[in-house]
Amino acid sequence: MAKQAASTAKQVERALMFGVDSGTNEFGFSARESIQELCDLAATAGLQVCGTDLQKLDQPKTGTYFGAGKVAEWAAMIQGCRANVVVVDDELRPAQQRYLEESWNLKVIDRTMLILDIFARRARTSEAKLQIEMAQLEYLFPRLTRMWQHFGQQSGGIGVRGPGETQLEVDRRRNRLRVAQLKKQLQKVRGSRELYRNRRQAVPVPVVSLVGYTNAGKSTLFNALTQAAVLAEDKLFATLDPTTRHIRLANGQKILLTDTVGFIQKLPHSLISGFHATLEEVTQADLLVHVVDASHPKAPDMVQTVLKVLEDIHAIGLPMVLVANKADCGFPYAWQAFIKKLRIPVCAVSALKASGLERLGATLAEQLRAFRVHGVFCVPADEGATLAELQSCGSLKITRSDETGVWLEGWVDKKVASKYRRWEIVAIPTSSS
Ligand SMILES: Nc1nc2c(ncn2[C@@H]2O[C@H](COP(=O)(O)OP(=O)(O)OP(=O)(O)O)[C@@H](O)[C@H]2O)c(=O)[nH]1
Ligand SMILES: [Mg+2]
Repeated sequence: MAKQAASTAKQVERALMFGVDSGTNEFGFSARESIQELCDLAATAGLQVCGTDLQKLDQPKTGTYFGAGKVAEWAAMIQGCRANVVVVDDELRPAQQRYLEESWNLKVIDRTMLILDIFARRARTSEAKLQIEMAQLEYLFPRLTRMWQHFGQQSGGIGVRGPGETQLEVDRRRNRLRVAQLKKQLQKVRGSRELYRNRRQAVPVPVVSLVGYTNAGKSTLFNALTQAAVLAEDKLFATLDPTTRHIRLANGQKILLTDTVGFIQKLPHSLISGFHATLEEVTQADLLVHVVDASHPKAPDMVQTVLKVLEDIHAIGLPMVLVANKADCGFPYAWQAFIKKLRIPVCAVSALKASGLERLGATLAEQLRAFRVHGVFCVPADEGATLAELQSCGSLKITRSDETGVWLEGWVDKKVASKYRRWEIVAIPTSSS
């Protein structure tokens, strides 16, 4: 019985991680640092890493990715480690992947596939599941040619495929059909989220989005600021779905804070397009709070990577506050030197120990000041809902009540002011002004 249980228990996959070392990549990561991150990704995906190696090359070889000699040398390493999967730290072309699989006679996956796999495992909501399937299909589509090359021409079948259609064409057609189906399903799911977002936007409160490298501590900070219980753990891509909560800053201003998916260097393009709707939460924000694990030796490069992804999703022009998280672990010299050159407000915090949050709150209020105006409103006493909303959205104080209505004065969000413009009292310029 025990034997049977052991044999049916899921076999842990032993993985070897290989990469090409052609100097520092466009994100500022050396090949060694990048492959270290690949090991973290592999561990998150449940693989047991049994070794890593790099080949120095000016650039990967077109057809074979690695040099033929290295491929032969690594075949022995694969045998010695009894590895059953190789992970390559790049997005392989279909031909390169096939060549390596045939040379080593084992499964070869690339960085993109590994990240897609992690996303697929972590997807909980139906929207995330549909988005990841879309991303996987986009990744698979150009690879179908290779996957089906070994199948010859097939005869047509009534109602299934046209005459003389190849298996590849059948698969492509199935793929396209599935994409169309997914798009429809996503539209439905997104409809309800858009409705929620529209309702949120109708409430005139600034939207602040947490962004940052994966594992930076965004969800931990979100929990510390909102007293929520969003999943935060020492794994990459713990968060996939956006969560939003109301909070009130010390100056009385209400904001909507959103926690969302993290970024990584070489983020697969298919994921960016697949998670377009989720990433919209970022592009539609009024202010970005960019969280970085500043105790990490690669913190400056992680910041630059996030800025690059923000550029890709057209969110680069938004105002931003940088949060240097994990202050309890100490910040290395590279970080101190880096922030001196930055031109955006930086706050050091420890989300885990809930320290530095007051200053962060004050910085957010300061940044959101541009969104506020000083106003005087006179609301008829029977407009109870308007009065309640004006009082809850800003730091307005009732100054008097008379036959015209209730008078309020103070700082309010510009969105509030424009929503209730009809009740705003615009000062009549005096002759001296
Ligand atoms: N020492 C220390 N650890 C922290 C701090 N903030 C977060 N962490 C830890 O960092 C790990 C990642 O935290 P998360 O909040 O899940 O990070 P995230 O940015 O939401 O990550 P993803 O959702 O995966 O992108 C967890 O193990 C946290 O406990 C901090 O201020 N100090
Ligand atoms: Mg998270």
